[in-house]
Amino acid sequence: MELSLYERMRNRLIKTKDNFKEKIENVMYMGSFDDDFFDELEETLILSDLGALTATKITEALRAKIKETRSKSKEEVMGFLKEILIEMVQVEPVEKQYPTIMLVVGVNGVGKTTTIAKLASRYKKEGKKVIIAAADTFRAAAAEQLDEWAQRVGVDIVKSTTGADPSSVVYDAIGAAKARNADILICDTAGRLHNKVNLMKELEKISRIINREGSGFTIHNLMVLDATTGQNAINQAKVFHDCVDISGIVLTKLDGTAKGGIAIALIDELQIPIEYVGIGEKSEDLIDFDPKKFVDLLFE
Ligand SMILES: Nc1nc2c(ncn2[C@@H]2O[C@H](COP(=O)(O)OP(=O)(O)OP(=O)(O)O)[C@@H](O)[C@H]2O)c(=O)[nH]1
Ligand SMILES: [Mg+2]
Repeated sequence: MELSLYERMRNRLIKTKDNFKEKIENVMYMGSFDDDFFDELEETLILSDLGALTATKITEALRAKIKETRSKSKEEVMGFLKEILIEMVQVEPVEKQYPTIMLVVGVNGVGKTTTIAKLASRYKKEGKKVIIAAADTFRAAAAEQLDEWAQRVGVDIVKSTTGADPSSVVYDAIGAAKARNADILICDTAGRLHNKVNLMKELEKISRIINREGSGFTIHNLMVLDATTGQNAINQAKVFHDCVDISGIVLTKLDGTAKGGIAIALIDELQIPIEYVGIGEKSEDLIDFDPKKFVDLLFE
C-alpha cells in the first residue's frame, strides 16, 4: 500500500535516530531545570536547525514559564515547550483568491521549476485553468524542462527564446492569462544568488511588470527554499523579501533532512507563512503545510 504524503513526511522526520523529540527528551532527563539545562536545550534546538535567535527565544520563554509555574515535571515542561513552538508558528495564512499570479523566486537549484509543476498539477486537478510562464530565459534547458512538465501535467505554457527579457515573457503571459480567462498564472524565474545585484534588479523589474499589468489578479510572490541548506535559507529569504514582497514560502526537499527546525525558524524570523512543503521529485510530492500539525509531528 502506498503511504500517504503526510505519512512519508512523518516517517522522514521522526523515524531517525536524529529525531527532534528524542533529542529534547535526552536534555529533559538531565535532571533539574537549571542553567545547564537551558544551555543544553538551546544547543539542541540550534542543532535541530532552529537557529540561534529562535532557539534563544524559545529557551527564554520556557525559562519564564517554568519560573511562573514552578513546574518540576518533565512531561509538563515538554508540554510547555510544545505550546511555545505552536504559538511561534501561528502567522496569518495567505487567503486564496482567483484569478491569481504567482511569481516563483529563489536561488539556484532549490526546486522552483519542480514546485511549479507540482502546483500546476494540483490546481489543474482542482479544476482550475492554469498557465505557466517560462520566465527563466537564462538557461537554454530551463524552458525545455518547464515545457516537459507542462505537457506531462497538461497545462498551457507561455515561453520565449533563450536570452529574451524575462519581463517580456511575463508580460506576454499576463496577456495570455487575461485572454484565456486563466485562474492561475505561475511564473518560473531563473535561479539567482541573492548577492548578485543586477539579477535582483531584474527580479524587481519582473515584479514591477506583474504589479502594473496584473490588475484584477491577486499577486502572490512565492519564495522557494531548500530545507537542506539550513540557516542559509533565512538569509536568502530576507534578501529576496527586500526585493520583492514575499507572501508565502515553499520549503522543498524536506525528504532530504531529518531536521524540521528550519521550518519553525523561518516562520519566526520572517513572519511569512510556509504554504507548501516538498517531499520528493514527483508532481504529487507537495504537502499543504499545517504549522500546528507540523509541531505535533515533531513531538510524536
Ligand atoms: N528530494 C527532493 N528533490 C527535489 C524536491 N524539489 C525539487 N527537487 C529536485 O531538485 C533539483 C532541482 O530542482 P529544480 O526544480 O530544477 O530547481 P530550480 O530551483 O528550478 O533550479 P534552477 O532553475 O536551476 O535555479 C531537481 O533534481 C529536482 O528533482 C523535493 O521536494 N525533494
Ligand atoms: Mg528552474
